[in-house]
Amino acid sequence: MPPKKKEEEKPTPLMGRFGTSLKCGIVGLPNVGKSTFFNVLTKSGAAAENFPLCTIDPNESRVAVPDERWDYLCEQFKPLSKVPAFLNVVDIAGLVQGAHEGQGLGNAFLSHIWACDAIFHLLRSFEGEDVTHVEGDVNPVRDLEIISEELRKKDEEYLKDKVTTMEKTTIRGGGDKKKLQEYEMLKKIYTWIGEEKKHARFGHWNANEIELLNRHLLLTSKPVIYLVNLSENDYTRKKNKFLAKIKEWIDNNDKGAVIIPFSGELEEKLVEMSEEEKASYCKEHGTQSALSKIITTGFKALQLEYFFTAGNDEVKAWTILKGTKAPQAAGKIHTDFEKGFIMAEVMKFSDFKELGSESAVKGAGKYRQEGKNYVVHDGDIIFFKFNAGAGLTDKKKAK
Ligand SMILES: Nc1nc2c(ncn2[C@@H]2O[C@H](COP(=O)(O)OP(=O)(O)O)[C@@H](O)[C@H]2O)c(=O)[nH]1
Ligand SMILES: [Mg+2]
Repeated sequence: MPPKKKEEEKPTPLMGRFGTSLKCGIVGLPNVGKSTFFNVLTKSGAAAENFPLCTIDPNESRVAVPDERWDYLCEQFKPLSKVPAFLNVVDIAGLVQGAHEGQGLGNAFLSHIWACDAIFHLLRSFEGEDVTHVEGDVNPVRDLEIISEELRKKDEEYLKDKVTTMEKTTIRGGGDKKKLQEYEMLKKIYTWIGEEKKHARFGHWNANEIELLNRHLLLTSKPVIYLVNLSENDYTRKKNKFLAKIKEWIDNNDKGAVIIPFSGELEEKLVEMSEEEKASYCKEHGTQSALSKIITTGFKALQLEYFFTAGNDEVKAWTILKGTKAPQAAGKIHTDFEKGFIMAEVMKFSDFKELGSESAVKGAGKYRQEGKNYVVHDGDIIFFKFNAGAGLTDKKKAK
């Protein structure tokens, strides 16, 4: 029986890992254009400006999250240091059918997906005689089904193992009430995934179940963004014979998920061009890059957002988990800011832009002082006041 929706008193916790260095993994069959896309992302991040591009691992990179608000603040303050928000992206080697049973490099790939928090599911919708397809021909709907099932089967197998182990230790060992409750929840999740054949993220789980799911980080609990890789020509004319079928599959299987068409072929060209060349190429061909949209959508899927600190020395975007309160947001800057939190002085970006300066915002009565229960909003410009203890000034510029 599918899990039923239950009335909750406290807000339902978010599904997924906590933290702000969350990652999006690029997942798909071999030869669909994953590495090409990853390389383009990496290069575009480096080319955009002198952003510190930190490569943790050759398959992992941090790309700046494009944001006009951040650009505007940098223009206004002309600070010495400019730090945008970053999206961590991982290029995961191709999954093949049977990966959950160890086909290809099966389990290793799946464990890489485990370490990610959201999935860019890359689909090949470009032909190309010279690029072989692991399943013989180009058919993105079949590919969707393969990957989606591999992920589900892996979860099924994992849960089956956990349920069996718990059965031995808990039931036969006459386990305590708490363990029994956990066992029941695990069985319910197993039924949903293994018998109903559904992905974890589509279940209606209560707070306890979500907490349990968050301990196991199932592959099918991760949000998916579908990236459809088209030829440059198809992308530009917005036509491809598979698009409607892909949309239909996603509507039936992952309703509401974001689908972004792009062209690896076009992005590869654009990334090598200067800003001027890029602009004139796009104008001439009536096209544009999809990278910004992909990066910002990925960032949102991780349930992340950011606030700004802005001054002449630095304009910086600080990444926080959605729903973070002011003291914890301050703690991102420095632990002392959280411990000695007094208040957050907050300007809305829109007010700052409309009125032109901090003093104008103050003059208009729109500079707000917020306390410890204030939930930070995406794009807030914040100046924290904190008490660093005796002998120290109680007002220090957020830096
Ligand atoms: N025609 C065309 N070829 C592409 C595109 N993206 C990637 N390829 C080619 O497809 C092959 C496999 O690409 P790669 O990025 O290594 O795929 P991966 O196995 O998914 O990482 C390479 O030869 C690429 O040049 C694309 O958008 N259009
Ligand atoms: Mg690759």
